[in-house]
Amino acid sequence: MRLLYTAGSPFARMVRIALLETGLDTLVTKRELTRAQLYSADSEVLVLSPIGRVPALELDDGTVLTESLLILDYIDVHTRGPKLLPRNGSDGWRTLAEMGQAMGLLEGITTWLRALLLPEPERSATVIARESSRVNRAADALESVVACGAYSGQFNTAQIVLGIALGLIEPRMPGWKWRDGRPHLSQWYDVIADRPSFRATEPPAL
Ligand SMILES: N[C@@H](CCC(=O)N[C@@H](CS)C(=O)NCC(=O)O)C(=O)O
Repeated sequence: MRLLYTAGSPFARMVRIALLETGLDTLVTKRELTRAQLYSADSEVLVLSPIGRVPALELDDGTVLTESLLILDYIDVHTRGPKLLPRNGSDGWRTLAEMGQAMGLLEGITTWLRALLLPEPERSATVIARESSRVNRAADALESVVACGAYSGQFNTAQIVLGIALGLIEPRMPGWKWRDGRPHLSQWYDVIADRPSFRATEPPAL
């Protein structure tokens, strides 16, 4: 198998962490692209998929899997260890519910970040205000539920996504003081960020 990714992509990081945590990482050849390579007109990703995004996982039979959540499904089907993403309701659907909330935070952060990175004349104040309000609202809700024991227990994909979302903030948007007033979320993040799979995949600063 071959994984195309960039070091800074949070969506690809989800897959890289799941591969490390399940031990399937040893079966995968990694192809790291720079941001410039990813966005170039002759990007290697375009050979695999017209969408041109990472992560893209090419299986040994030539099948190409894209979309981080679908690749996580593939990983979970093939792992021999505990499932990272229970899909049978055995956990009361807790992982899927928590993962949806964490994905909402991650998508809010990436949309906000992309809006901030545009040159001044192209920047939309409306998008920036909407996404900033969305992620702050989500982070407040996460502070409350984490204080009550959410995102704990057997390691799973909901924890991976929340850790990745929070891990994007300090290197990419240091101006957002997300830890202020959120001690439980902040402490929760410090624990997960210390896992070897998180340490091995830290996003570079811009
Ligand atoms: N929904 C996709 C999002 C993937 C995505 O947005 N990847 C970005 C990097 S973080 C990308 O490849 N962007 C290149 C482009 O948009 O041309 C997933 O979950 O895999």
